[in-house]
Parts: sequence; structure tokens; C-alpha cells
Amino acid sequence: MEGDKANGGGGGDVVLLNCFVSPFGNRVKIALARKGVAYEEKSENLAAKSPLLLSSNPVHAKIPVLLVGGKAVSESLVILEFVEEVFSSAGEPLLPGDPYARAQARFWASYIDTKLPECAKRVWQSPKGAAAAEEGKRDMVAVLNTLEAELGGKPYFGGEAFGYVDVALVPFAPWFTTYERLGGFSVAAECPALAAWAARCVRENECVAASLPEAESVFQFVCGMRKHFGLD
Ligand code: GS8
Repeated sequence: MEGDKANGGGGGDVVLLNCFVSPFGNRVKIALARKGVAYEEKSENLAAKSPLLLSSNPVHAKIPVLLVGGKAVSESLVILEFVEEVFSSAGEPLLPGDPYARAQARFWASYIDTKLPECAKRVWQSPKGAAAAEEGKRDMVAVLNTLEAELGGKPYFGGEAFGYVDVALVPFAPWFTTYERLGGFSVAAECPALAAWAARCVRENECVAASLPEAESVFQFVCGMRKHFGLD
């Protein structure tokens, strides 16, 4: 199937159902790359979902789904923790060892999931000039400001090391250009520390650089969707 590829040289036992622009699916790619897990990526057309996707995530019928030895795990944050537990590596754990710090990391990942995709949709799925797009932009800037304040002066959300909250948020970074162009704002101007953090994540972590699409290809994908749905 076109768009499918093997990462890390084969991997038959581990399969990721994904769509190349998906921030959720790309979280899983980062987690697998961090662990050096070989896997096969199967690209889903979400307008015509495969029988494999429908049978492996019958509750939500959404990507990402990770299949390991034929067993399916869904929901990206759940998959991140599963990958962490199942595949060992010499690297630092994604979640901190301290229970309070771990709870904080889960809190921020949950904040991202509750807030960001919803405003993002209003920015990129609203007709040009609609009030919903303007409100989506306003709410998105507020969410990004909250994340910027939480990041503070640290290099990563958890402190010195790239970790769970970084994996949860950084796959949205290739979408920033799309939000900026459609929303008419600048992430770097509104949230300079967050923009610097996104660049740092890519620059200093091969697992991130290898797992994310180009911002321009996300924008082109979104333009195609908007055209298809008559939004432009
Ligand atoms: C969200 C997955 C999701 O929205 C997670 O895995 O964290 N909470 C889930 N997947 C989307 C594609 S990315 O925007 C999806 O599969 N949509 C298909 C549909 O809604 O039919």
C-alpha cells in the first residue's frame, strides 16, 4: 500500500496505523524511535478506514493504533505508556520516577489533549473569516500562553530531559505554520519560549526529527482538506 513504510528495518510484529499529519500518531512514532523499536507504519485514509483499523479500534475507529503481536492498543497517551513499559532501553524513562512529578506530567498531557485539538479544529476547519476561526485563534493563543508559562525557563517541560509532556506536545509544532497562516498570528511573537522549545526538541532529539512531517506538507494537506470541504 502506498505510503506504508518500515522504520528501523522491518518490524513485522509491531505495526502502527497512522496518518502522516496526525499529532497523536506522531507521538507514537517518537516513542518507538526513542526506544529503537522496528515497526511497520500503515497509512490510513480516514475517509475510507481500513477493516484493520475498524476491527482494532472498534470503539473510536481512530488512529493511532499500535498492534504488537496482533494485540491492539489505542489512544496515543495510553500507547506512550504501553511502549514505555513493554520495550526496554538504556535511555531515560519518558515519565519521571517521582509520583508527584509523574502526576504533573499526566496533568499537562491531559491539558494539551483537552484544549489544543479543539481550538485547532476551529482555526483550520472554519470557513475563512468566520467568527469561529477568530475565537479559535484567541483560545489557542491562550492555551499556548498557559503552556509557555508552565515551560518557564526550562529546556523541556519536565526539566533538563526530553520527556512525556514534550512527546505529547511537539507533534503539534509542524501544525504551527498552518495555525499561523489561517489564524493570522505568530507563535514566535506570542510565545517565544515555546517556539524556541519546539526548535530545541527537533534539534536535540533524533527521535523527534525523524518522526515529524514538514510544516509545509501539513499546510498543503490542510489546504487540500479545506478545498475539498469548500471552506476556502
Ligand atoms: C485522538 C485520536 C484522533 O483524534 C488519541 O489517540 O490520543 N484521543 C485520541 N485521531 C484522528 C486523526 S488525528 O486528528 C482520527 O483518527 N479521526 C478519525 C475520525 O474521527 O473518524
